[in-house]
Amino acid sequence: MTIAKEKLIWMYRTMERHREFEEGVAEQFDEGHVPGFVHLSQGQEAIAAGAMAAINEDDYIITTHRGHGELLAKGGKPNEMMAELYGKKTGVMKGKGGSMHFADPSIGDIGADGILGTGPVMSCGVGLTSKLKKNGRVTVCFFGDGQTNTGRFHEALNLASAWKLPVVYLCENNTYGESTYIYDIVNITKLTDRALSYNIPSIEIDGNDVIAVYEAVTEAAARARKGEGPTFIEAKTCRWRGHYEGDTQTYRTEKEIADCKKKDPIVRFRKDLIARGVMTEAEADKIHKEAVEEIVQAVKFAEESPWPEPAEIYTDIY
Ligand SMILES: Cc1ncc(C[n+]2csc(CCOP(=O)(O)OP(=O)(O)O)c2C)c(N)n1
Repeated sequence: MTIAKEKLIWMYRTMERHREFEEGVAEQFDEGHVPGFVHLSQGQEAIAAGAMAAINEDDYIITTHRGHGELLAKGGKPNEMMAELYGKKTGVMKGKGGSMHFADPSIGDIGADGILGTGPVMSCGVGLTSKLKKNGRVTVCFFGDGQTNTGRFHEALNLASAWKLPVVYLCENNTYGESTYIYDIVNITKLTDRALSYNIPSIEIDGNDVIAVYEAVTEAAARARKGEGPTFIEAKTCRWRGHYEGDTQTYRTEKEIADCKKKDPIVRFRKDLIARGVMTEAEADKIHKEAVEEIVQAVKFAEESPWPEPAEIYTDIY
């Protein structure tokens, strides 16, 4: 598959912005500015960037409690996202959703949910809407390996397959659900087997390879648009930090985390693009610097933003 230079650079920039956003959130969390639970996704950046490069602006995504990078890649505004994490009025959900409920329907991010299994169920509703309206829009539904153990995940995949809904199921298999190693609690080695049992074409890819993600999602989205139904992609990756900020990670060794970091998807793609002459070292450095500056601005915006008015507590809710 030939990929235009602009798209390759976009993917690289998107991964850098994703990484720097998460690094910025970690810092703000440590300083006490971000209330509640925060789940970060350093190490998993290739999945959001590769997927978003493969779909159209008017396609939909559904994310998870670890979904900052997906929203950012879909076109989310870092200022509004950081303000949301602070609980400020200028946040993307007016400060009422927080990290685990990031959503921006105006750009096709239907949302995240703290309750596992919700995203796949929502994908059936969004997918059915696209199908009935014949709008040609695809939904990419992101979820972790742990989520594939919920009953609702199986109900959703069954229905999406039976009704040939235009959904791409993108499993970010970082091998842990909180502290539980996935292969300790399932008697299969390939999560793709789960989707195959619903007659959904499935593929396992290296989730640290942004090009592999891009290619798999491109093919899956094309199938969905042709009315051939869902595809399941298992993208194998690593989560570098704890399940949540503050997790002491007694369930895995320092060596395991160090080995994960050796597979850094950004370093790998940077080397690849430079070797192929797509960008120079200086251009890559500039992209990195811009990503760092973006987060500095986002923090400033969040700090300077007002809190929501107490009188607004019951607005924007059902
Ligand atoms: C129905 C339900 N059960 C349990 C939880 C608690 N919980 C929150 S995140 C999580 C692990 C999720 O793992 P995975 O789906 O692999 O995503 P990851 O956190 O690795 O991105 C669990 C068990 C929950 N939120 N909802």
